[in-house]
Amino acid sequence: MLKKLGRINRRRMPAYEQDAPPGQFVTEKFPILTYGSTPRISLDTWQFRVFGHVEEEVTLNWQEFTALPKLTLDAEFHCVTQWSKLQNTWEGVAFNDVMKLVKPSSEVTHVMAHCYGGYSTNLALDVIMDDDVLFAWAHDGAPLAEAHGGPLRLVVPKRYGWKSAKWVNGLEFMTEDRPGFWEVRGYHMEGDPWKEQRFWDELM
Ligand SMILES: Nc1nc2c(c(=O)[nH]1)N[C@H]1C(S)=C(S)[C@@H](COP(=O)(O)O)O[C@H]1N2
Ligand SMILES: [Mo]
Repeated sequence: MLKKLGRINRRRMPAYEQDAPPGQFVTEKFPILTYGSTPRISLDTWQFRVFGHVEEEVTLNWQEFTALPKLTLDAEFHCVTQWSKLQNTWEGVAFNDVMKLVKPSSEVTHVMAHCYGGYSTNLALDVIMDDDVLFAWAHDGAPLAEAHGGPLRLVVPKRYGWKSAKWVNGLEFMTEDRPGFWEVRGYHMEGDPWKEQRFWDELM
């Protein structure tokens, strides 16, 4: 009960570890976690492709994407390397509004997010279709820094940070689960921080 109250009043309280998932430390900073280098992307050539098991695939340019309905959302961010930043305000487009652009087959169970630079990550459809999932171009009132995924990143607050793909440029609708970049290398297929689903070899 006490813990619940703390969570509701978070904005008026200092952040404590007790508000974060198990095994996480709270930070006020926003560390940068990137495998490899930051891709250089020009908005003039930027493209976002929605494809896979959909009736008709769609490709949007930057103007078309940013003309979609806008969403502002407060959400936590938990990296599997054990830092959590509890307060983030994201601005962008809800996943569910992007999903309206296509007709996925009824057999679709998972989505792969694809990125400039070759990174990818898989998500179950019921996780990514939640109201707190968005494609963000701004963080805490400022345009999203290149290092944090600008011009556009995926934000999936209920999963570890590696599922929040930076420099996202595509969504692939799939009829079965398939591991993405880190999942191939041992990260958990689901990655729920509240269940500490960090690495699959912990289960073995
Ligand atoms: N394209 C891409 N997206 C990525 C990563 C990456 O290396 N490449 N790292 C992931 C990891 S492990 C985390 S914790 C978050 C970190 O986001 P940040 O650098 O904005 O803190 O981005 C995720 N998205
Ligand atoms: Mo991470």
